[in-house]
Formats: sequence, C-alpha cells, structure tokens
Amino acid sequence: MTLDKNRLTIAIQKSGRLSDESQTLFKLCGLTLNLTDRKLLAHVANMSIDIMLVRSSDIPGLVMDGICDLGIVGDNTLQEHALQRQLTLEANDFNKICSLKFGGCRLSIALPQEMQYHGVQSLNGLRLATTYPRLLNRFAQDNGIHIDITKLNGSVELAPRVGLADGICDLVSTGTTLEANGLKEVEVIFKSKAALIKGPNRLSEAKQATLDTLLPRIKGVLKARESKYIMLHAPKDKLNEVTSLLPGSETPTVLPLAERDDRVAVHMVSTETIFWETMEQLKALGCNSILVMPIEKMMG
Ligand code: PRT
Repeated sequence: MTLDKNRLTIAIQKSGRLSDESQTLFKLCGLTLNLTDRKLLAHVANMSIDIMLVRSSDIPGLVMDGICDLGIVGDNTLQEHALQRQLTLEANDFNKICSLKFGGCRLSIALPQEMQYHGVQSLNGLRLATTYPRLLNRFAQDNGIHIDITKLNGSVELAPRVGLADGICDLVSTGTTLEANGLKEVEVIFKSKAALIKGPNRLSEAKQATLDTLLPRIKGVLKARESKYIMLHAPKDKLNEVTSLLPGSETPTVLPLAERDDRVAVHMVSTETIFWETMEQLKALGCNSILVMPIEKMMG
C-alpha cells in the first residue's frame, strides 16, 4: 500500500509503551482499524485516514519532514529530536495539537544509592549515561554545570554497575527499575506525556476536513476519561449542599421521584475524581442510591 495524498496519515508507535494506548484512543474515536503485526501501513476503513506503524524515535522526523501529517509521540522523544535538529540546522517545526494524558513519565538523573548528593552542584564533572543527551545537556547548561555525557540506546540503568558512568539520566514512571538497580532519583529534568503533533505543512482541504472531524472526537474521549456520571437520590432541602460537594460538576439535572415529595433524583457529570470521603459526606447529608459511573464518550 502507498500513501494516498487525500488521506490523513498518522504515525504511531508500532509496539511498545505507547502503541496500545494510541490504538485504543483511535478505536474509541470510532476508527475501524485493521492492524496486524506485519502491516506497517493500515487503512482505516470508515474514515479517510492511514495509520503508519513505526518506531517511536522515528515519529518526530516523519512529522517534521512532512512524510506523515500527524504523529503520537512522547514529549521526551519529541524534544530530544527537536534539539538534535536545532544543532544540525535541520527543519524542526511542529505543532503540538494536544497532550493525550497517557504515557506519563519523567526524565530523571539517578545516582548509586551510596553516592552523596547535595544538590545540582554535586553533578558537576560527573559522567552520566543517557538516551537523551540533548535534554541532559540543556539541563547542564541551564544550571551552569558540566556533565560528561555517554549516549546509550538501552539498558541505561546498568551503566554505573559496569563502570561505564557515575550515574544515569533515564525515564522513570514507578521508580521500580531504579530501585532494582541500586539507584536513587536525584533530579527530575523533564516531565513527559504522549502528545498529538502535526507537521509544519498546511493540510489539503480533504485532510483538514478529516482532522476537523477527528479532533473533537479525541478531545471528547480525553474529557470523558476524566469525567464521571453521578446519580443519587437526595433530600430536596439539601440540594445546594449536595451539589457543592461535587465541584467541577455541570448544572445538575433534578428529577422528581415517584410518590416522594421530599426527595429528588440528581444526575450530573463531574470532571473531578469522586473520592470515597465525598460519597460518605453525601450519605451523611441523607443521600442514598449514590452511583458513580465512567463515561465512554462526550461531546459538546
Ligand atoms: O519505539 P521505539 O523503540 O523507538 O521507542 P522506545 O524504545 O523509547 O519505546 P518504549 O515503548 O520503551 O517507550 C515509548 C515511550 O513511552 C517513551 O518515549 C516515553 O514517552 C513513554 N514512557 C512512559 C516510558 C516509560 N513511561 C518508562 N517507564 N518509556 C520508557 N520507560 C522505561 C525507562 O526507560 C526505564 O527503563 O521504563 C523503565 C522505568 O520504569 P519504572 O516504572 O520502573 O520507573
């Protein structure tokens, strides 16, 4: 299959930490995907979109060079690539359309547990191994220190143990890998999430129309993920107190209950997490049948 100039091309990670979430996002947006392990370009059956399955590290270049119209990639990979291109004076234009709220991690400097650390100056003159030399170098420059950087493409955590470096600068999410390798996190230098990015070129009318349909759907899926639908029965005279316990809620729908003049049914969407404590407070106000439900899609 070759690229069709009227179809929006989106690059996503073929396999790895961002691939499942990217595919799920598109499925929730109603795209019918036919992805198999061997396919590198998949035709979306019900929209004018082609999905290109590639390595995460190739996505910024593909988008910046206009080979793909859009891409989903971690901010870490994107910024590292942009800084590298700045150095080599290559085109590095892109627009971040939106943050996707998955793939969250931080790029951190970590040192062996036993090593003394008294702030950023302790890093001066150290040798650190990393897959992100440009981001680490920017951190060193911003802090007026010198770091001797060793570039590694994988197994970065092993570097101090095998004498390749004094410490590392790598992605961390739970911190388990650092701990398992006898390392402690001392500085967070960059925070990252997956992002939807677009290249510098103006889209054709047909592609722009597809993006105009897709984007509200993506935003709707993201908003729905953060929101909850709440249903409860409340005493009529406590309605204000009940709704004030649910910040971030839209105006509630209040419905009468059969054969009860003193109580009403309340339905609302809350954009904040509803904790058990909030439910207990609602119960203490006299509410019952309190249901908190996930929302699959939202629009408007
Ligand atoms: O596709 P390609 O091979 O080019 O990319 P890749 O090798 O970077 O792929 P992958 O799947 O490892 O990572 C893809 C993206 O996921 C990264 O660029 C980040 O944006 C994001 N991400 C989120 C992470 C992590 N969390 C993460 N924890 N990427 C890597 N890790 C690794 C980290 O390098 C370390 O080895 O997980 C380990 C630490 O995890 P914890 O949970 O023990 O702290």
